[in-house]
Amino acid sequence: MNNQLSIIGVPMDLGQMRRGVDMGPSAIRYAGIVERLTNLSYDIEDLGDIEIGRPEKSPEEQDHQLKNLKEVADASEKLSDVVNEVVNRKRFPLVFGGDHSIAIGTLAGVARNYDNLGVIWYDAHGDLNNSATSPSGNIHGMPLAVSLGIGDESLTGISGYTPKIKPENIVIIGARSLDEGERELIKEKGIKVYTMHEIDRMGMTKVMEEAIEYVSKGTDGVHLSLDLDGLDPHDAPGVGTPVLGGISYRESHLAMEMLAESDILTSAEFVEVNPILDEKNKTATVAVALMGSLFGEKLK
Ligand code: HAR
Ligand code: MN
Ligand code: MN
Ligand code: MN
Repeated sequence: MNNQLSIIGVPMDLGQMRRGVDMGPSAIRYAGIVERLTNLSYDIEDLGDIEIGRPEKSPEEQDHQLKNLKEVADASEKLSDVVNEVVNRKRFPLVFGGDHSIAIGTLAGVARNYDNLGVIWYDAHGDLNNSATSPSGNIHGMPLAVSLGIGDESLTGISGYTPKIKPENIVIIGARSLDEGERELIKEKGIKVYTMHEIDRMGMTKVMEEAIEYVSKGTDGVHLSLDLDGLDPHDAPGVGTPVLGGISYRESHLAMEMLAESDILTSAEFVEVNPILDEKNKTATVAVALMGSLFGEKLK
């Protein structure tokens, strides 16, 4: 693993409608991430937070199928450039959200440096909607589709290229809430998905063995996009769209350790931590513990 880490906070809450997720980066820092990783003898640089614009349009004036489109697109451009610069300096970008719409910018910044970027999407949701299929109009339900080149041009065209990633380089883990249009897209593109059914049936060890092999074949880098709602709400209550029957803390811990052992990751992001909906910063604390495992606590 790259020993040089750069932390980037993205206090974004405009990709969905619940307040509080903009405080995610603060909550993760407060839960001790820098100390935790410094103890593992990483060289940490905290680049602070990306500035997020406030919506110019009132809720009534909004495009209801693409809420806060301009502000999300502007933030994505900024984030993409910061992430790209970190990769160019040969450092590992570690991004904290913020809602999952930030993955549009993270992937735009990372993927311009790779021909075949692998992506592990750890999430209760597929985030494969577009304005026509979305039940909510919330952009945090769209970032994986956008990165595949599907969606509004002001999002797919971030950083001047599209698509960012290819369907065969993606693996989704933990899905249990997929909309009709998302299911169709998964079938059409042949995207690899391990739903909760497969995790129950095969066990997390087998799922991660397969997922790691799948996503490292033919790729030149691997990004982890971890939505805390992939975990069960009992273990990670501080999220805006909890879905029962999720991945346990222990299973997630194991998944992170296996990723650490595999040494395939080149960037990562942890998203959807909402301190207002949380219980005593539990979800940020879980995120920090998972990062401890991801960055090799067991291996030291
Ligand atoms: N699929 C639903 C939608 O598009 C819910 C998305 C919920 N979001 C996230 N992303 N937290 O994983 O609105
Ligand atoms: Mn998500
Ligand atoms: Mn590329
Ligand atoms: Mn989710």
